[in-house]
Amino acid sequence: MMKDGFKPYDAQRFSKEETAKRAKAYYNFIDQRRSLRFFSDKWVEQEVIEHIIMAASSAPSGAHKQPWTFCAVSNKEIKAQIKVAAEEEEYTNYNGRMSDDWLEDLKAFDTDWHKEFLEIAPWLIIVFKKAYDLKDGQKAKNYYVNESVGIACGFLISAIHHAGLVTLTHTPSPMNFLQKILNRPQNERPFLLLPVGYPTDDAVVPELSRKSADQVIKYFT
Ligand code: IYR
Repeated sequence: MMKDGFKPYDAQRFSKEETAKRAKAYYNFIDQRRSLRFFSDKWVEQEVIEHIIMAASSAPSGAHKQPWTFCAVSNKEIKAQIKVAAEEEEYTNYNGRMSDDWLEDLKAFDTDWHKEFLEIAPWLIIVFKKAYDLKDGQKAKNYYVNESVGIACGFLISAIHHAGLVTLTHTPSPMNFLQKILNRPQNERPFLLLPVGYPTDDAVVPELSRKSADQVIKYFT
């Protein structure tokens, strides 16, 4: 007897060999992802953005509350407003708010307070976390909000890469200006800002290597 409210799980079934192949192929694929700072203005259809966001929204969340809103902005005036406000904050960050150690750690990335990509990329996705839900003006609790929204952002970045597009996880700080510009309700707080589009033909990325398996995995077998 199945409990009310449950249904059988329609599992994908692969052979051992196929499982090994798929795990390796996905690693090789996702390991090609890079954070990009050089965006082309080439258009990306809204349908593509919608599928990417719905992939993100399929992420697990505390008590299945899906405590997120994804604002997808292609409007030029709004992108310009976001760029101006982000650069204002970043100017202060790079000129006193960030520690010397932090600035030193960022040297390899050749970043500064200029954020032209916020206007050039065809889309900005701004992820808001819902600290709580508002139902008929009443507060309803959400759980593990940061964890849930963080996982959804991981799904989002993976979906962007899968579509052959690029992004940058941009966190201007503080970023309350996003709540104002996008007119979000009081229960929504900005979490992450991601420009999405195609890279320019001459885009470059820093030469980085990633940690090896034995640096990041401790087996207890
Ligand atoms: N938010 C700033 C600074 C910055 C911080 C980290 I941590 C980075 O990995 C990269 C940049 C900026 O976007 O320039």
